[in-house]
Amino acid sequence: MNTDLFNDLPTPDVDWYPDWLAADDAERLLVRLIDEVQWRQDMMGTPGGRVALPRLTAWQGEPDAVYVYSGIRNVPQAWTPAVAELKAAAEATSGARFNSVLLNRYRSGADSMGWHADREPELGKQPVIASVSLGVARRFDLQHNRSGVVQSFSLKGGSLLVMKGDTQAQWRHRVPKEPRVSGERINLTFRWVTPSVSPT
Ligand SMILES: O=C(O)CCC(=O)C(=O)O
Repeated sequence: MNTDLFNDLPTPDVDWYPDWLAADDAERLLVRLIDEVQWRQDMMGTPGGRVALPRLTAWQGEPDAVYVYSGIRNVPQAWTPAVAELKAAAEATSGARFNSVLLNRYRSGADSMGWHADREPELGKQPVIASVSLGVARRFDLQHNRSGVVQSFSLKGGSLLVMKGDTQAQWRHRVPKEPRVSGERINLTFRWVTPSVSPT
């Protein structure tokens, strides 16, 4: 955990690049990803029965990078061209290597992702996760588990947020619904999944 020198508030261990991609490139990549990625509608269990996740998803990566989250077993599809370009760029900026990516497509502000941390064993103790955003800006909240402190980012199209260190262990995150937002957004979280601890 990093600590702010002036008011002692906890701050997450992240690197933030708001203008990581040029605006034109970010717009072109959004269109390419909508077209080239095999988007799917996953379901989740709730006390009231199975309901559709409030977003579309896809999982790409190396064949052995199997990853389970929210009870969903994700066997990756092969890298598609635009995703492979973004992976190489995210690796160059972060200095980390990635063998998989979770893609989330928020069709409007009615789509969202609830509070969670990416803490699955196959990600390791201090995972580096590179989060690339395309399309409309959406709010991204990080909440410190112990203090409840919330730090919010506006993840605009073309931005990169690299989460590392104890961010997953000590913080949780979400993308809340924003009913006034009508545009589309795609987020890609590049990760390293250790193949040997991936469930088979
Ligand atoms: O859409 C986002 O910015 C967040 C995605 C996310 O929380 C995740 O992939 O774990």
